[in-house]
Amino acid sequence: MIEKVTARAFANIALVKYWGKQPGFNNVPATPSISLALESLKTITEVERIRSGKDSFFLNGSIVSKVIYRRLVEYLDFWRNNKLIDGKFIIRSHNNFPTGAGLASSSSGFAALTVALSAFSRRKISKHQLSRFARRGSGSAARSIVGGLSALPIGADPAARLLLSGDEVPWGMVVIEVEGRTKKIGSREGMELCRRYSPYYRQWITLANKDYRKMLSALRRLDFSRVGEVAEANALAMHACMFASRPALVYWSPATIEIINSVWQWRVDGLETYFTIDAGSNVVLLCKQEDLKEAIRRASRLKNVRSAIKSLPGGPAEIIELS
Ligand code: 2P0
Repeated sequence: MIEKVTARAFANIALVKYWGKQPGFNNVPATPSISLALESLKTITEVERIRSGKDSFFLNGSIVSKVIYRRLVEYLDFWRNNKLIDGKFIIRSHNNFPTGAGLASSSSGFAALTVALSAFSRRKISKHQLSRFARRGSGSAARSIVGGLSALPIGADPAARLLLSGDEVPWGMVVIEVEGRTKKIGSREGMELCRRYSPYYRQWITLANKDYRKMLSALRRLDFSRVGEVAEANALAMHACMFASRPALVYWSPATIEIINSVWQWRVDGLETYFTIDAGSNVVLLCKQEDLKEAIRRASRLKNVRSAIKSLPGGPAEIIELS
């Protein structure tokens, strides 16, 4: 009988954003999304089955907060209630990047946990089904199960599908962590604020569907310029929806705007790179792989930049050890 499983998953950054949920249960996104998994943003999760006691969770060596604990137990209960697993578990998760800094830690976190839990199941669970399960934990985690460039459509109970595997993608990203973060409202709360209070929410949903189709078409042609243009416009539209919410939801800091302006100037100067921004003040650049070094060099020289991490595309979530 398996006692301990270790799994690895890569966080992903969306080129077409998931922002908003369909009303009801099961954490179903209201917008279709497309993302790239990043090998530099990695979660390793060890799951150990215990004979007695209660579930416990450690993130980077520390006990998790009550809010995260409840969310994780709820997720384990979903597996137990569906007779997929039984017993209690000790879960130790490590991220090699800042947690909760708008760097998609829940995507790799829930994906690694999902893949690890599947090893304890007596049922054979397909990757498609695993992606569905991971989505219940966190929408973006559905995409980290698949890795590479993946798409999460809308629907009643959607799963992510692979568009291009990591080694087929000729691009990479630069994750720019900025100084002076503004107060963080979690994605879950932020989406709900927009759904209820943003006058642009409906327009955002319509636009996201159009951007999804445009992005799929641009990716089929590996048209970097078009991919970048759509990604940048999509991120700005998501933030416009947030800004217009009453009360307003503003994740940006002055450094965020400085980077946006710099990227636009770099393009004029001949360095073709595009930005995207999640629910935080950090900025992520999409670059051709041959331009990554130059983009890092320029980003690192900007004021108020804490770090600039180069990342090539990452693969799917996987079990790396069983005992
Ligand atoms: C994304 N984000 O597509 C978007 C862009 C944030 C901005 O997916 O409530 O943490 O756990 O399903 O997955 C963040 O949302 O939300 C997210 P839940 P999640 O990457």
